[in-house]
Amino acid sequence: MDLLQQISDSLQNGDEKQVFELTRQAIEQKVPAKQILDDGLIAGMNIVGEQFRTHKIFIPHVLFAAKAMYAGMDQLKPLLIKENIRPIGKIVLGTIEGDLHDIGKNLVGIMLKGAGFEVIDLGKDVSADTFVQTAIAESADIIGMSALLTTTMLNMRKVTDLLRARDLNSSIRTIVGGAPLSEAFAREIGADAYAYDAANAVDRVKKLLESA
Ligand code: B1M
Repeated sequence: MDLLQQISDSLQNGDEKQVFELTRQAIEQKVPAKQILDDGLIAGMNIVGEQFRTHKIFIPHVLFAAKAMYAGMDQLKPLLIKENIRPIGKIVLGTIEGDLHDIGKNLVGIMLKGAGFEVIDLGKDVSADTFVQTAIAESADIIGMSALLTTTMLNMRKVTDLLRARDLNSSIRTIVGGAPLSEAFAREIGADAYAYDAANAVDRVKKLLESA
């Protein structure tokens, strides 16, 4: 069976050791890191998501799959990040308040670092106040927020509102992303950009800095 298909299958089975080993083999065979990520790890996680949605599997299973995903992602990280590049901008990144999903956010961080940005990762369940205070303290150019739940995405508005209330919305720009979001939602909450995936986030952040 194709190695990437095996990675996807092992991730679906929550087999952390197997995902680690197969990812190692794929790297050794010079399969491009982006392809291992997209066609192995993310492909597997998409199937897990569908099975969870249709109640074929439950949370413990999803947690094992997430651990397996990290076993692969951790090895790909150094390959996705180019080393020794001068930061071209500073971004404060996190998953919004109430939301514990961090796999997508971490991928966005990896890709941004790879593209030469300095990334300050605040982790998950980050309050509006923490986003804004950190961006001020670090003189960041951009705040990047991730949400995976239709409930928590609404908390992103607290950040854009806070920036406007402090008259900081033209000096600190915002980008949002995550599966339930859309361009229209980003506009509605007054965010400066929306990205549909990690690579797109890099493009959108670069454009935001060009237009600053
Ligand atoms: Co949860 N979960 N989960 N979950 N989970 C979803 C999101 C869900 C869609 C599953 C489903 O029903 N099909 C559903 C949300 C439904 C909804 O809101 N409409 C759901 C639910 C309901 C829940 C709980 C409420 C379950 C419960 O407790 N009853 C609970 C919530 C906990 C909380 O956050 N408070 C919960 C918990 C969990 C786990 C902890 C078990 C685990 C998370 C582990 C972790 O992240 N460390 C988990 C997982 C793994 C998932 C699924 C299966 C996979 C998410 C993922 O990592 N995808 C997910 C179903 C799915 O999405 N298919 C699901 C892979 C990742 C690479 O994609 O995160 O979309 P994604 O990121 C992409 C893009 O969206 C984009 O780029 C990334 C890379 O391409 N992107 C950005 C993301 N952030 C960005 C930011 C940007 C730009 C682009 O700019 C800053």
